[in-house]
Amino acid sequence: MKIELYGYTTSPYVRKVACYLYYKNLDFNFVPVSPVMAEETLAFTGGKQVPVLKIGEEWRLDSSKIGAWLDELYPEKPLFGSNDAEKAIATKIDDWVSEQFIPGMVFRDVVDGKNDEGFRKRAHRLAEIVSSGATLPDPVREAWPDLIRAAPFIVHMVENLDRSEPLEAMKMRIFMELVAHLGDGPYLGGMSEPTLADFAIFPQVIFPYHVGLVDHMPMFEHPTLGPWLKRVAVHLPTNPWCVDEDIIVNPWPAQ
Ligand SMILES: N[C@@H](CCC(=O)N[C@@H](CS)C(=O)NCC(=O)O)C(=O)O
Repeated sequence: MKIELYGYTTSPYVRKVACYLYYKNLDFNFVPVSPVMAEETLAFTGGKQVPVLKIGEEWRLDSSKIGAWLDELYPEKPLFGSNDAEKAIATKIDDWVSEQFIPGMVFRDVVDGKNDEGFRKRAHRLAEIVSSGATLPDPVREAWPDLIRAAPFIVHMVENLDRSEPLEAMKMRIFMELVAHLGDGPYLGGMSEPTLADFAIFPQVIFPYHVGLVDHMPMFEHPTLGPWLKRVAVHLPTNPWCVDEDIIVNPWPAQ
């Protein structure tokens, strides 16, 4: 059956779903969606949210629900572990990723971080990456730093955090929580195989480095997280981002 992933690769949730599909060895087409004209490509959903996964004539929204749907249709290499206890652990960590890790580590910087030259450079690079899929008009690319700072879904996600905790303290706390979720590993939650929890976080850590949004990846040096990143990388192709090869500038962790 034909599988299509609709999205823009700068979305953490789209990257997460692409990683599931690669992990399960499912062939799929990536259908680029323009973040500023999403309705055009997503008319069939009646909304603007990505990722959307379409299999045959059916489609689903929401990366976690998409993971459960994929496990129903393609049970090999389960994304929720191999029994109820593992499913509960994977679900708990995945919820933490959606409620804490992605808003706190990825999106809060955009809204509450410094609006300095470094931020604007990264934002323009993001616009360039989006444009390699669905071309953004020049004025939109130019305005991208301001557009993402004010994007309603980003602002909304950040508003759900407890922002009385300073940004850097929040990032440190979430980092320590990630270390605790990995424990002795080998995968998050002490699982023997990766689950959707690993694929929820891995792309958010590696993508910014791999495509040159940041030039250093201190997490590689961490005694447990560094080896975990390499372990997860082995399950994926060296470009799981649905971007052209020329977008990639830094090495893949398993190399
Ligand atoms: N809970 C959803 C969140 C998806 C989400 O927030 N997608 C963002 C892109 S990162 C989006 O589509 N924003 C545009 C909008 O909602 O209008 C999931 O896990 O897939």
